[in-house]
Amino acid sequence: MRRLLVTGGAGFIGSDFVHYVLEHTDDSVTVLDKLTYAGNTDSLRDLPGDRFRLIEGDICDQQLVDHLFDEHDAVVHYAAESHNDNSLAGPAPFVQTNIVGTFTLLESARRTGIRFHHISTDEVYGDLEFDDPERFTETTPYNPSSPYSSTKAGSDLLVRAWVRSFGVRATISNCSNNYGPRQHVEKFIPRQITNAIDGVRPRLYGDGLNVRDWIHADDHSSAVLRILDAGVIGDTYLIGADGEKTNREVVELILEEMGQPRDAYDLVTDRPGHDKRYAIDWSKLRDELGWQPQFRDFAAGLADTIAWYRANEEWWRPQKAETEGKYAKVGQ
Ligand code: NAD
Ligand code: TDX
Repeated sequence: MRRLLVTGGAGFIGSDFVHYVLEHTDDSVTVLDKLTYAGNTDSLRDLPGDRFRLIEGDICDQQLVDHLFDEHDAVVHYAAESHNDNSLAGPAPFVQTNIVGTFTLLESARRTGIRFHHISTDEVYGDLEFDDPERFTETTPYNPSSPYSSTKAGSDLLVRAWVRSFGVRATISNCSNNYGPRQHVEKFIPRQITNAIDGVRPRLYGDGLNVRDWIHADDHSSAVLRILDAGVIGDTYLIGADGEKTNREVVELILEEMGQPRDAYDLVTDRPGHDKRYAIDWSKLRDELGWQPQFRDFAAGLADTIAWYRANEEWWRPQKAETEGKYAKVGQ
């Protein structure tokens, strides 16, 4: 039984990991989360009190981080500013949390020698052409496009340097786009589901033909647990599930599942610098650590996600109007 410290555990993927670990292991979990607009304590409801606790705090607070590292056996680092559109409107918190925050954690990892796993994104590799036969691998050169992805890339490079220079016992994973319950309504899939619930037509940026490589959040969580248990210190692992879809295809599936015409969406102002396509080659994780995704039917996973948003309006409703207000200001 390990004592895990999970940063950003009140967010979408971090909370999925907390639920996953408490269900599938004997480990105990402490969440360190600043509870920004993206953190939601309702995502951590009904967890066993003897194995779970939430500490409200900032990963940039060295004293707090030092204290918590001393009390735990391993750290899984999810905390980040995570939304590309926000990073275009105001990049400062992205630099602070994603870079300075990761630096703060690494300094504690260096002092304590604790096992550290850093959660990152495939966006650090930039984007692929639509007809490129290659997918991202662990050796693809870094080429990030947005303030968000460049700060994630910066944090990955800090982790690599702290491993090499100071012997920090860290691994890194770069995952593709996640979907599932408890994702903030600013993100593509929950935004369109909740728009459709509200009778508002979904909004696609540009021509809607950008491609994302979708993975269910539970598959991301199982992969992270596998890397924490068996990953090689200093190594990077790509996590994906062969889920490439254009944004139009995703919206058409949502509309169909919700009983609306498949073409009942609008094309709106494109995202500046919008990455064309992401695609992950996850064969290293399969071949070296024996991991496989469980959710192979995207339409079925999406239908479950839609059902969750229908059944949990009290979870997302408080965030909806403010989120749409921000989009309205930029014509999206
Ligand atoms: P999210 O925005 O839903 O959650 C982020 C969490 O971090 C929130 O609970 C927030 O309160 C917390 N946080 C923010 N700043 C903090 C700080 N300074 N100190 C402590 N806590 C802070 O994000 P998410 O989508 O769950 O993403 C989690 C991680 O996974 C991020 O590192 C992101 O880069 C990575 N990732 C996300 C995806 C995706 O598809 N969403 C894909 C690959 C990787
Ligand atoms: O209303 C929308 N309409 C639209 O067409 C929104 C919100 C998005 N989009 C498009 C932009 C992207 O092509 O949908 C796609 C997905 O958009 P996001 O949900 O904002 O995700 P993305 O920018 O791809 O980044 C996500 O995956 C990688 C996460 O937010 C990141 O945290 C993760 O690193």
